Amino acid sequence: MSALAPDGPGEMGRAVVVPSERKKEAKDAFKINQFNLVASDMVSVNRSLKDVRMAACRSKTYDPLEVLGRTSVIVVFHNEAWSTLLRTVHSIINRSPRQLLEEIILVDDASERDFLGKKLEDYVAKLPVPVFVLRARKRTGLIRARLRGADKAKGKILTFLDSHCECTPGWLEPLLYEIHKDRSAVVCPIIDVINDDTFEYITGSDMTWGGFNWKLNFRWYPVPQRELERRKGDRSLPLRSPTMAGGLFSINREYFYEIGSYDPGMDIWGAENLEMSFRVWMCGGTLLIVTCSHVGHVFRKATPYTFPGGTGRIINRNNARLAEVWMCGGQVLIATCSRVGHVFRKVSPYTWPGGVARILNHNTRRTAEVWMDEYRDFFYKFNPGQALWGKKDGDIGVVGEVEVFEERKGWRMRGIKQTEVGDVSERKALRERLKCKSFHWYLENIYPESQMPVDYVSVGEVRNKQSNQCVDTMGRKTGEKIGMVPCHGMGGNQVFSYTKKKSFQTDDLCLDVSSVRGPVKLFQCHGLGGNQKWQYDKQTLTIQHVNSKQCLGTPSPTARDTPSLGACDGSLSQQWLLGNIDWK
Ligand code: LR7
Ligand code: MN
Repeated sequence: MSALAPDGPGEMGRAVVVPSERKKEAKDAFKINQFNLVASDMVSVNRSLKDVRMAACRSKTYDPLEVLGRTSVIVVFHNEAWSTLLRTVHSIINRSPRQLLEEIILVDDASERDFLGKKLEDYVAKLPVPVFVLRARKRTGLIRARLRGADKAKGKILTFLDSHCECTPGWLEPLLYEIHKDRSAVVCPIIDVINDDTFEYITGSDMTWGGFNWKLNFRWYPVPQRELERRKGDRSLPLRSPTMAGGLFSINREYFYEIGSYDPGMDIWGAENLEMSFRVWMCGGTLLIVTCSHVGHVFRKATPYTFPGGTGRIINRNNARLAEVWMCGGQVLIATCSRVGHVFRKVSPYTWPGGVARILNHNTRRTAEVWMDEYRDFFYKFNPGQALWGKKDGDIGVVGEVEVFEERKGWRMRGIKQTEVGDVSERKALRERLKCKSFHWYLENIYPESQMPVDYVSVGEVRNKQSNQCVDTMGRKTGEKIGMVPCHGMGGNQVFSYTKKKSFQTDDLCLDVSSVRGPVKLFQCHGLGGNQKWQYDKQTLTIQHVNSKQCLGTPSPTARDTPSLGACDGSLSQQWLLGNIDWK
């Protein structure tokens, strides 16, 4: 069925060249989906793709296929484009052995586009595989939409995909095989990148796995050496990943329910992937990236979100964070985020009823409250909640996002308010019932490389006793100096953890000194002490750099906002209070 026109646009995953007379049209249409719709529409819904698997994968066989069981593939969508949605459907049909495919279930999450109505139903009715379209009349968000799809599924296995994916040759067999061997395995393909502008198919790496940062954003990180050794260097064996991206995975249907399916209290988008990752590991399952399976995904890039209540670029703290969520973690990610052709976008093309910050904080808090035990403090310290905006002091009417132009009109952020979490008692009861292990166990055994320190002394601000100012990263990066400004109590750049390894850590960066005279810089934490080892003395309140024996103090008169490093003299300027310290 594929490759009817082997030289057609995008065939074999090649980049599409939009003819110059359609460039303007393409530019205008970009914002509809936050990807190049003209390019996508030029590509056949049956386009061919290269076999991107490593050699060792291509020679694996899974006979007899029947024992693996059949899968229902569930694709939820809200206002997806026709061509991306249908390419997802056709790529499933074209590249799945018929004996393994029970049905495809499309769950329409209250889309507002006519072509996704009857036209879609008529189209899928003619396909050689049963395809069902379920409709949510009111926007339920992707989490509840998936629960709806799962509820209707008949297959032994459930496979979830985003609505802008492309499955490559051999994608399904190795996923189902891992579940056949272990019914409590939750398995993800490598997610390849489908470029949002050219629709070129770019193979992802098998050397990245899923993690998360202090903001509880999902991020890709390099696979550590120990995981390669565990597999004796055989990269065609599945990886034990600490977390999953969330959109593309297979799971035994009965096990999906045994382990608590999804948290139906989560709205629209976000955090369900970490929730499921923690839950699976802590409650006895395994989470694998099956490196022999590749599926592509489309990513979004720009920044113009639309929000109920206005359009425009959002400037509050939470939205700066949101942009990172969409990017799945910056450069590291772009190279590796995807491997099942999924279109990766950096901007959301749809609305977030209730506001982005509220929805993300709500979902993330539910994950943190139920699964993270004391480590939820890292999230709360970093992100004390939604911004409160007002025009004058004492006027804090607006919670959440305020547009740039309004800020210029005199809006200022005047405080912060924690988002409500809702009722989590049922999820806590589930954790009890399943007798799940602690988050400490998870960090120690599954994710010791985490940037959440397994053992820590404090997490919070580092406040100087003399000036009442706080150490602040100023949003700077590795290799740059730290700063010091008035404490603002809003988390973010002023949150540090003093760890049992005696480092001062903020997310993945540590305070580091490489010259006796300083300055104190930020460097990637290496966990080996050395330049990153500090002694905090709870009697004298001093922070002494161990190698250089120098003490941290307020900036010298000429240094503006850079904390000093000098001989320890017991002065008030060298005394520091650490946020919520709890000497255990
Ligand atoms: O209200 C909504 N209703 C929906 O049905 C909002 C979204 N959706 C659908 C949407 O049409 C799409 O099919 O949900 C799916 C995911 O939304 P995207 O594609 O707009 O976002 P995303 O690709 O960034 O989503 C990633 O993170 C989500 C967190 O909730 C989900 O886990 C997505 O499945 C996940 N996607 C992937 O893992 C693909 C790889 C991206 C990375 C890293
Ligand atoms: Mn997606």
